[in-house]
Order: sequence, then C-alpha cells, then structure tokens
Amino acid sequence: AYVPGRPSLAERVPVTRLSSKSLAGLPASVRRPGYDRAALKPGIVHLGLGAFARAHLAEYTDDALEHAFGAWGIVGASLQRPDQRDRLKPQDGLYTFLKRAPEGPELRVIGSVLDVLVAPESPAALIARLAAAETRIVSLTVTEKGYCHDPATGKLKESHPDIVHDLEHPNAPRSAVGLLVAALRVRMAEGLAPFTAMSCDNLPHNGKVLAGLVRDFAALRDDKLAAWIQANGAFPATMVDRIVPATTDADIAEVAALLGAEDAAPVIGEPFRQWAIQDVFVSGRPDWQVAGAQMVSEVAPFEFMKLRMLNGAHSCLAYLGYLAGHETVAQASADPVLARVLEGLWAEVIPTVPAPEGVDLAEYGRALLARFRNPAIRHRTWQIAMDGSQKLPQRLLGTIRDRLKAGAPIDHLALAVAAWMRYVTGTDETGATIDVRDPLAAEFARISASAGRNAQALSQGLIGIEAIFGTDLPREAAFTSAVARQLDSLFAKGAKATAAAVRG
Ligand code: CS2
Repeated sequence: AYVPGRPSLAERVPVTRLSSKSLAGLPASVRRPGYDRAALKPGIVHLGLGAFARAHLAEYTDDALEHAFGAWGIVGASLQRPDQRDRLKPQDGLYTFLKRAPEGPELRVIGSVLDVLVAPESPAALIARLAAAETRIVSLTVTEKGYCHDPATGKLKESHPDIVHDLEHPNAPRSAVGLLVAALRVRMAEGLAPFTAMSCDNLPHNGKVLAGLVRDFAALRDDKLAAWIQANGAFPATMVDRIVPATTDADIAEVAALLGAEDAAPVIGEPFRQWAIQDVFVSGRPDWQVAGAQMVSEVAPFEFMKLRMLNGAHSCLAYLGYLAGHETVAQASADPVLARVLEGLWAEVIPTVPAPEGVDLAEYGRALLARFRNPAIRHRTWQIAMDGSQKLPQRLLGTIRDRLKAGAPIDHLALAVAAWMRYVTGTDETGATIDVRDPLAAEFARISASAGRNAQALSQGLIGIEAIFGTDLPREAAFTSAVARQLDSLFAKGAKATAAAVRG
C-alpha cells in the first residue's frame, strides 16, 4: 500500500509524461485500459468535459469497452476554455482517475476519451463531429446554468445572451442547446438519424427538460426541424452520482508521485458511483450496465432521491458550513451540530421522496453521511456554494412546496435557504468577503446593499426573484416567515448557534 509522503515527492520527480507511449511503463499496480485502444473509434460526443464526466461517464465507458468492445470512444468538447484540451492532447487523451477511499488511494488510467474539441475555437468543427454518422450519443455535463433555462420553470430563457447570440448566428452557436440543434439540422438534411442526447446534469427530469429546450430552440428556427426531432429524437433521463471535487495542484503532485509519470489532468473521486439511465437510445449504447449502471424505465424516483437528499444536504452544508468556518464538506459534516441539522433536513425530505424500488431512504441518508465524512475527499464548501440560484429550486424548494402542501414543518429546509441568503450577502461572520459565484450575483449584491442586515427586507428581496422562487413561494407566509426567522438568527447569533437551536 502507498504510504503517504514516502518516498518523498522530491525523490521521485517524474521525467515522463503520461501518454500512449509511456503507458506500458507505469507501475503494475496502476490499472490501465483493458482493450485495444488503438482500435477504438468514436461514437460519443460529450459536451462539457469537466472533472465529473471524466470521473463518471468515461470510467463507466472504459468498463463497458473492456467487457464488450465497440465503437464507443468519447470525443469531449469544452464549451468555454481550452485548458482540458491543452492538458489532455499531449497525453493522447489519457488521464488518471485517483479513487480516494478512506483506506488509501487507488489509481486507474482511463482510455475512453479519444480527443477534445474546443467549441469557441471552431464551432464548425464541433458541429461536424456532432453531425458525423458515427456519432450516436451526445452526452452533456454543462452544469445547471449551461441549459440557458429558467431554473424555476425549466423553460428556455429566450432572453439569455447565449440564446440571443445563437439565434443570430445559428452556424456558430455558443450554447449547448444551440450546438445540438445546429448539428441535428445537418443530420436531418443529410438523411441521418438523430443522435441520442443524454443529459447527465443534476436537473430534475433532465431528459424531458433537454428535449423541451431543444424543441423550443429548434422551433424558433424551423418548425419542420422541431417536428423531426420530436418524432425521431431520444432524450433519456439519467441520475448521475459521484463526489468529484475540483483537482488541486497538490492532487497533481500526488498523482505524479504515485504514477511515476506526469499527468496534467488527473481527476479525483470517491469510491461510490451510481448511474440510473432511462433505456431509450436511437442507435444503441455501450453496455454500461456491466459496470453497474441501472437501466430503468423510470429515472424520476432516483433523481428525486439524489437531488433532494444528497444535493439538498450538500447545498445546506455548503452555506451553513461555510458560514460556520468549515472549508470542506468532510469537516462540516463531522461537526456534530451540523450533522444534526442534516438529520433534521433528511427527516423533512424523506416523506416527499418516492423511494426507488428496494431502497431504504433512511439507510441512504446514513450512507450519505459516511460519504460526506470521507476524510480523504477535500470537497470545498465554497465549490458547492456556487450557482445557488440554479440549484436551490430542485434541491430545496421543490421539497418545501411539497411540505407546505402537506402542512408539515420546514424548519431545517428554511434554515438551508436562509443560510444561502446570508452567504450571498458576500460578507462572512468575521467581516471577510465571500467570493460569491452565481449568474445572479449582481442582483444579490443589489438586494443585499439595500436591505443591509435587516432579515425581513433581505429575505423578501431575494424571495422576490421569480427565476428562483417562482410566483407561488413569495405568497406562502409559512415559508417567508420561517426563512426570515432563521435569517434573523443567522445575523444575530451566527451559523453555529442558529444550527444548534433549529427545531426538530
Ligand atoms: C455538488 C454536486 O457541486 C455541487 O453542487 O452538490 O456536484 C455533487 O457532488 C454531485 O452531484 C454528486 O454526485
């Protein structure tokens, strides 16, 4: 087993770079692609090739290829920056997945990513790749905000700058939806079948939402195209799960020491992984189920369970934990006061979630706590706190609506929402600035500047943002008063004392 720090990094400065050529020389303990990678042809294009997709879809695909080889190589596409391509190209697309179990790390080189395109450099090259006959699946992890939709309703935001741009420049789109529609248009014109478009983002009904966005965007260009997509396309729903914190320089140095070779693009993840997929594909798919993917007819119960229990708790811990001075989820969830908040939160969530067959939700919650507490994973509360405006609706607000309908208490859910409000003021409990990252950050700052530390005014101002809270929640007195009360306490007593005092 690897003993951290021995031999030291300095004694093992690697001279080689991970690549097809150096693969054979890696330590025997490192798992490598168990198939003929030179013979692998592309069949999947993945939009948004970030760390998550490389630690999830690409690993499942590697497993599937090992078991039943086929033309399912992945061409990744970055929709914004060239850095993934710049790191992966010199490595022939190879990179290390470092699995961090509490017992110690395990290394595996993933081979399913064949190439990386950078959309802004050449939208035409990406459209051509998407429209190529051999592209049978286009998968997406573009994050919540990458859908250019209204998070409260799931509808296309026609005023979104990227959507406005893409309607004006249909052959040089920037958005995921614009790219999909441009390529589907070429496929229709060339008499090809559409590809299967598979969202792997943490959105409720992600298949239906993507189908609706593509249809609505296509209809703004051409009704015939919209009808053709509707009749022939497929948009499976999926539930994806693996905790994958952003890779740090320290991770890169550790991987180099373990690998004996330099890897500029490793990904880090927990041992647990899960994938539920609605089995509707136009032109086949890899045998992902050999790697444990669950092919199901109804993804919704999995999605609800995961979004409301895992991601809801994650967001709660992110805001409350950050305010309480915790840098990581592992630290925050080891804090007994915050762990009790999670238990109270799950007790409010569980009655709103239809359990997937064979799953005990209380057990699922206990397993989540253990995953959050994995001391080997350094997942920053700040990272999860990002883009709250896009996350709150499906993680907390849907649950709140269901609880209000049932006349049930929402104290812990309201505390999570209040912690988000306290967080987006941009100043922490010591007076230090919080780097608030959110598409609506400017609006938060405006509201917070006029409300000051008045909990009533601040909560009312933020709840007035329709894209997040819709038109119904501002009118729910049980909700607005519970949130204002928690926020008032957060201002007056701080996160720790408020968390300790929450009812339940
Ligand atoms: C996290 C998720 O960053 C976040 O918002 O809640 O990325 C979470 O780690 C994954 O969904 C776990 O599967």
